[in-house]
Amino acid sequence: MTDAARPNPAVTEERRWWHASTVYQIYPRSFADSNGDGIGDIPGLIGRLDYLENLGIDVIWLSPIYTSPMDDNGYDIADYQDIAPEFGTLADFDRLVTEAKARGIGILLDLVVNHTSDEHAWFVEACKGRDNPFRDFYVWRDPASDGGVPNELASHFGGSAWEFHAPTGQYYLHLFSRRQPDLNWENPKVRAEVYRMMNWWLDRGIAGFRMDVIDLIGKQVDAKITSDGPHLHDYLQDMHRETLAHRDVLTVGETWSVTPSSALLYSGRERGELSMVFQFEHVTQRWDETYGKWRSKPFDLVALKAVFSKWQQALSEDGWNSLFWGNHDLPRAVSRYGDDKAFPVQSAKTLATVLHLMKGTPYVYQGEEIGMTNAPFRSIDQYRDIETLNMYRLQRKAGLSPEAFILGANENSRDNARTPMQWSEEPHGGFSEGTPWIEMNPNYVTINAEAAVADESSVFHHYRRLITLRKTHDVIVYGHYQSWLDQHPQAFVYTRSLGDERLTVIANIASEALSLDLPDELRTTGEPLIWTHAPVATIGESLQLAAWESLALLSRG
Ligand code: TEU
Ligand code: CA
Repeated sequence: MTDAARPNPAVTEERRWWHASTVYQIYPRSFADSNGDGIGDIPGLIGRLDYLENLGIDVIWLSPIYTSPMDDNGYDIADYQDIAPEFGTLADFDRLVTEAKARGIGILLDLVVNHTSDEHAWFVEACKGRDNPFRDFYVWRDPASDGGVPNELASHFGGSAWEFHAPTGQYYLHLFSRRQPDLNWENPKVRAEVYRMMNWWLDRGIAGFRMDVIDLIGKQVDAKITSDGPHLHDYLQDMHRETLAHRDVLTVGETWSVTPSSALLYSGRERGELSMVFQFEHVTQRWDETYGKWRSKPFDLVALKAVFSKWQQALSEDGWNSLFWGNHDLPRAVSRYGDDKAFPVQSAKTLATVLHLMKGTPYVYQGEEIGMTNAPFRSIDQYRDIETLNMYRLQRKAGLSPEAFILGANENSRDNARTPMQWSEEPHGGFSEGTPWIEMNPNYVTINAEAAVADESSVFHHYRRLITLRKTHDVIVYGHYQSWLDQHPQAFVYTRSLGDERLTVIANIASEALSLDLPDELRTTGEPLIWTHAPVATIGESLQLAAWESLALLSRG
């Protein structure tokens, strides 16, 4: 993966290979099971690399595959330098790197270093006594004067972030589950161990890292600061110097707290930190101010477009955007933003179009490319996720009925998007010959990869075209973004300009037809690049769009 030498005088930015790349996220537990134990694994994934090569993606972001008690499906790591037996062996992993490379695909590992598992050797040692050399690898505090928690910091998975450790008489911090103790980044020994481990993986030939909740590592708990702490960027620059510098890799930070200005600190070209970060404003915009994600606010296209425009503008001269609708923590894109009942195919395609033609690196969450939908669960027994199960307990205690909880959980829990990849109409969707660890979405009979690949008009082929267009059109990679009709409640319209090229993107984000009046500046003729219904080569003073119709057209001069 070297920077393609394509001279185009209009491109003034220094090219990096990941500018024109598309990343595909794999949640290994749910991707492909090779041995019938119901859990996806690395050999299963290797068996599907040809499918990914056909889709055209350049990079796989692999959610954690390390040794783990799986309290949080691998985001609780017991050994950073070994593979969980249910996923395979180090030899399988090396084979994955080699086989992927042979298809032009790089592997991004998930770097989870805000916390470890409570089964990590460091934590086991730390629990042995206050003077253990590993004690300071974690964040310990004495009880408050009444014996209670040191302060009111809360865990993202519900309840206090402090857990009392009776044998040593102190509390330890866990911003996630109590089985995920937070590492103490103020300790230089912790930083050195993390860098050593990162170099060990980088030397094995991986293409980079996705960094889990990386905005939390600069926390200062006594000041009750968790995200965006005062030393965060020092640590990231330190990390860069010790591991990433002089390596041509992609790094993406998961940063729920990022703002347009801090994004420039993380991803600015001269900063020596990360390639890019994930921002979540389009996600949290739908969350209730008081109840958070468990209560959704209605879809508001005008507000959504404003978020995208803001980010496109903020990182237009420096830094780099990542583009995504979903991931393993979020609802399925087509269920959240599209219409998965009346227009599942059209709305999945149109959401892909408006996202992939922006400036930034697009991320596709496994199954999104075939239009997979949120699984409809009926009862709490079908859920597996610690976050959902904790929340269920808390909300039941607060008086919410099971039915009401399931209603909200179906919309927003993480499990509804973690059901296994739907490969075919075979039993268990071709995912496994055994019983999957979590139920399949029953719609695999119609929504599956085999059917999608065979049908030229499928969501899959739409994604494949978008991924290819990014590789062949600099205007998609580097063009200047401008939004139009910002106040229109149904139309999503923007242009991208580079030199004498202009890409016009027009989408109807609704399940009703639209008769759209266009400003003079948008009237043009050109080459239709991608469309959902029919190619359009001329844009006049108005355009008739079917429900969820979208198109993009390239004009010159
Ligand atoms: O997610 C961080 C995080 O903040 C989420 O838990 C978020 O609060 C929630 O999912 C919103 O729905 C990362 C990982 O992506 C997630 O899977 C892990 O559980 C978490 O960190 C802990 O490692
Ligand atoms: Ca398996």
